[in-house]
Amino acid sequence: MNKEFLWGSATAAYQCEGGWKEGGKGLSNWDVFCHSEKNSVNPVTGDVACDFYHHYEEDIRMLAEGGQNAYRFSIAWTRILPDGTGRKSQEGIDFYHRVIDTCRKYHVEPLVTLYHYDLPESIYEAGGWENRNIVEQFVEYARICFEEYGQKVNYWVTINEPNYETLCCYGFGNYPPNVKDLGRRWRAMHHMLLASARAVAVFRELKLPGMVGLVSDSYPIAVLTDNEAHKKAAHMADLFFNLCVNDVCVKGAYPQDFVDQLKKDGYDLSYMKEEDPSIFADGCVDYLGINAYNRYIAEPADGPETNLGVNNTGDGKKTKFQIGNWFSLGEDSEMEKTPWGMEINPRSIYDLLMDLKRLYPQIPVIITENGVGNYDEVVDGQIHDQYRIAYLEGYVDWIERAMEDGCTVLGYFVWSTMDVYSWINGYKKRYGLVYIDYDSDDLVRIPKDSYYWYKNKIQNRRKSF
Ligand code: BGP
Repeated sequence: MNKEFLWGSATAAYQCEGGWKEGGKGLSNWDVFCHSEKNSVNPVTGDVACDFYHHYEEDIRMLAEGGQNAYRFSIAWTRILPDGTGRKSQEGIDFYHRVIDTCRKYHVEPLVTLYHYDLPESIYEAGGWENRNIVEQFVEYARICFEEYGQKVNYWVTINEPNYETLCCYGFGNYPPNVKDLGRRWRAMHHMLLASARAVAVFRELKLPGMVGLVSDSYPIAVLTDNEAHKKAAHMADLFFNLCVNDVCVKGAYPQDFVDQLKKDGYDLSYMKEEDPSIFADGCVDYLGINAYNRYIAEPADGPETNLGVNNTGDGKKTKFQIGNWFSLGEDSEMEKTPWGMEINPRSIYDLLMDLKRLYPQIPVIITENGVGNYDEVVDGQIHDQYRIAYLEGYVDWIERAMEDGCTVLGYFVWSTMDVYSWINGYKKRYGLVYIDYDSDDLVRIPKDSYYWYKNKIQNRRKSF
């Protein structure tokens, strides 16, 4: 197993692969959503995206030439099991063998995510994550992947961001099924956590080498006023954004005050079954993957209304975000923001890592995503993304400080390896270290200044990490 610090970058299947109808692949909920009139905000699709399906060798080679020794990608469930369950596709299975073998050829450690938002359409139509049947369907899929690739993959992720994904699906309502109903959200998230825990148990049963984790979008929570009401709001925000996922997958149980609050709110919790606590306890992860993008400022809620408004708009505009009786979100006007209104606050990753060390000293962390979305421009064939360099430089420095102060961090992955489809913002919000010219016939790749900066950084930091 690679004991070196993992310096990499990340992508996800729907966002980069394209080839949506190739290689025996079945339809996913995102394929269908993007082709429907519900996809009105930014009506583009991932049908072709960066065409990683045909360019994977080039992309992995460029990543390796950029000094990176690790690549995080996700498997499309619909390439392995086109109908979600039952019939396997050998063509799809072979595709990921080629991707993993290509990583090995370039001495790149693959970190493989089983589920990153794209659900087989048939499973989605049967209720998706709201239907408990999905737990064993996910296990069927996970088992195939573990058996196929388990001897050549050392780092696995069961599920990407149970929290943010369900918040978008059932809170903001901008991911399929596009509804605003937090009760349905908590139910879907419960099933995701169960599915993850069951997959972890199968991984252990197969006695595979390597480690299995879950990727959690986690947020440092701060207050601007230091009093009891604000502290309470911060704790409620922590339950809502972090602890309801992290406690379950690391410690094997929900925080009691989280469950108490759901009861107080009157949610029907009959989906929480008697056997679930032992499933959670038997499926604790080996490491926690952290996607670090933003910090939240907590304030007391001003009443029982819940209002999630809209998020992720490129004009930086934000509407009120309040979870009735729990907390609301404020803003630190002093902080610099990205065009999408996210705080640029490198120090916050240090605070987050120190919190995780305090809460979960038993397991290490991998930063599985960190990066900044922007409107990049090509000038004389180059992309001078100084803002991205400044952002990444700051975050890497503060991670290093957290490591010096005792945090066990095994790796760091920039989001993203190259520009990819952005869920709500299509192709205009770019995160890549490599620019994709979407107008060119063969989707030409151009390394940005940040790509060279990262290469240099890795070379210098390898000595100290
Ligand atoms: C994370 C997702 C990624 C990626 C990233 C940027 O939440 O795991 O898939 O998309 O966010 O998000 P966006 O493209 O919406 O800015």
